[in-house]
Amino acid sequence: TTCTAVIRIDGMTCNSCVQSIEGTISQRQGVQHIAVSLAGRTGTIHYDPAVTNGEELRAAIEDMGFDASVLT
Ligand code: 9UX
Repeated sequence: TTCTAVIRIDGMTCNSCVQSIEGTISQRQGVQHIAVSLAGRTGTIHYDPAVTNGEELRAAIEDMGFDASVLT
């Protein structure tokens, strides 16, 4: 099973942070794919719900220094 979380991410102003978030979050257990949009201020993450969840992924992004909230 794959679930999708869309997370609002504030605090990104250049592509360096996009790459940083994608690189760090993609290595987490259960994460199958992540795409971060700078213009859209969102991260779309496909994950295995047996392993992780939207809140945990949101917290991981927040721990990187961004303001993050789960949209869907
Ligand atoms: Mo770009 Mo990230 O200036 O802190 S490196 S947004």
